[in-house]
Amino acid sequence: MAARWWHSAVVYQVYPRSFADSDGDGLGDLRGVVSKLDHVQRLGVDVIWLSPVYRSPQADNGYDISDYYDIDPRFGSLESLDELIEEVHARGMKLIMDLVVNHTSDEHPWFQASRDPNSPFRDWYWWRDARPDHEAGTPGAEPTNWESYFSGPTWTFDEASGQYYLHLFGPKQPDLNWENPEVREAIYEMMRWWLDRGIDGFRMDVINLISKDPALPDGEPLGEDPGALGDGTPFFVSGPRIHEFMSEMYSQVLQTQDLRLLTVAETPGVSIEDARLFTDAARHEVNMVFGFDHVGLDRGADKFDVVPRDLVTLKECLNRWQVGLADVGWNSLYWDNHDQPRAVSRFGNDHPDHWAASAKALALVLHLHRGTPYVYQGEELGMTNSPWASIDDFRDIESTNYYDLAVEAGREPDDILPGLRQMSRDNARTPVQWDASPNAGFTSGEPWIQVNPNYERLNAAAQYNDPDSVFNFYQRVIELRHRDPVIVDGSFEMLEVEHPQLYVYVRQLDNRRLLVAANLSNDPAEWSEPLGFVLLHNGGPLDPARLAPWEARLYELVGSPEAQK
Ligand code: TEU
Repeated sequence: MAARWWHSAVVYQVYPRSFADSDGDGLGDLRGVVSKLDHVQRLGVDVIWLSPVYRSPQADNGYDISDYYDIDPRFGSLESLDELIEEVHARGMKLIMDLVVNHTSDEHPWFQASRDPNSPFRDWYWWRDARPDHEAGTPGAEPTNWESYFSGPTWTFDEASGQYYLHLFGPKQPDLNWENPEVREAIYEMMRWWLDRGIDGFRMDVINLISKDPALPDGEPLGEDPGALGDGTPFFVSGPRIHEFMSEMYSQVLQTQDLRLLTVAETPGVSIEDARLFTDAARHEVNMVFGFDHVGLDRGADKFDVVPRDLVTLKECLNRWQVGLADVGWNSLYWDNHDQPRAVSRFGNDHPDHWAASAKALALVLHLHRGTPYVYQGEELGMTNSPWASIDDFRDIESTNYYDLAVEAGREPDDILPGLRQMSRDNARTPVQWDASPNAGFTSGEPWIQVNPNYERLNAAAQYNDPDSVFNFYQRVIELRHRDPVIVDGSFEMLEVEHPQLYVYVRQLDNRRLLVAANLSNDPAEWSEPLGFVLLHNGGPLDPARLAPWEARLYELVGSPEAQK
């Protein structure tokens, strides 16, 4: 596979609303991002992925866009975005923007116009009559039984026109009709406008949902009771024309600037087979995708029904993705983002005794895989999930909708809250903890969401000059990737697959082999030292026969593989 610059790159995600507030309104903004670029550059990353800052009513924190060509005044202006692009480029980094084009806001002029059945914009969205032999506007009359990602049905009835419109997410996020070539051309034109403005690519929000089965069939019911909602994913996840649309987007927008760009598709529910189709360089669709298998292993009946996940299952899952994209395509590598709980709380142990070691172990384990790693804001500090006293503390539509419908269905709050506390996206959206000053240095005003009370202990200022800090460990891991071709181009082989505590794998390129060994458990693990020397270690005595809880080591192996046996 021809080497591309993003094979050795590391991407840092900024969720601007929670990153840094420059004007004291309690909300992060673009000037705040500029003020913290030295922090990002010091980490050593190559690309910043900026979550949406376009004009939006903020029903889903900006993933509901009402004007693709303007910046929401809450975050700044086009001028402040131009300043950010300039400052990022001046530091030798690139900036990719979030592209949210499966849906718009219901306040977008396109949707407002489409409300008129006679408007040429009617066909820019999915408007349909009530299901036959049902009275329009009554429960169960929705055109399909699909369940929304944000709970409830995916259709909302519009009294004025007597039809329903489709929204896979919230009612304020109507799905665009990508079957309509006018929609596609309008999106491509907008993408070209942003590339001409100097951005370096896109993170494409739920882009594998843009192609729906036009027959709009019902999904398998998700419950026993009559009228239960159904699983529509077989009819909109990587739908019938998805690869046609992605190829068209490449040829219409990306092709002429391909070499400088990074494109990553967010693809909920994507299979490895489909990921190969999306990321096969010969097919010219996108550079990489975000898979969801590993962040679905602790999901029971739904996201907030948390089930135990063991390390063997996690290893098998990540190994499948390494093997599946070894010869064709490219992996992204991530533990968390703005939609997932904090990595150290979910995959590590955020108890003060193990917090730092486990955060560093997770960094080493993830970043030495084959693929492009993503660091989510605050992950480089080991930021943890936050304590949530009641539903009133939550801000995220996904969490509050789930809670409201669960209470409506008769469940007790005390039965619902534990799952929300563990899995809510708000865990990732508490403000970045810059220092021990009020509000962790995030804002001089009233923050839009609670600041994690552990900020006085856990913050960037406390870590910069601590050689053993999580921040400095991330720096060393990222620097390794920039320096060592084995990490970028080497093969991957998982070892100790059935071991309940150890995550061990080898990367090999030509005659060089690196071995990662991590004890991802709260108990010591027996270990037999390989022939080699330790390149990086997350702390503690190097016992050749034992790995301490959450201890991680990177070895350069010596001698032939046979000699290691
Ligand atoms: O997320 C899509 C998506 O799959 C998430 O809803 C994810 O499934 C869920 O949050 C995990 O439980 C993208 C954006 O990243 C998310 O922030 C938006 O809410 C969503 O699309 C709609 O744009």
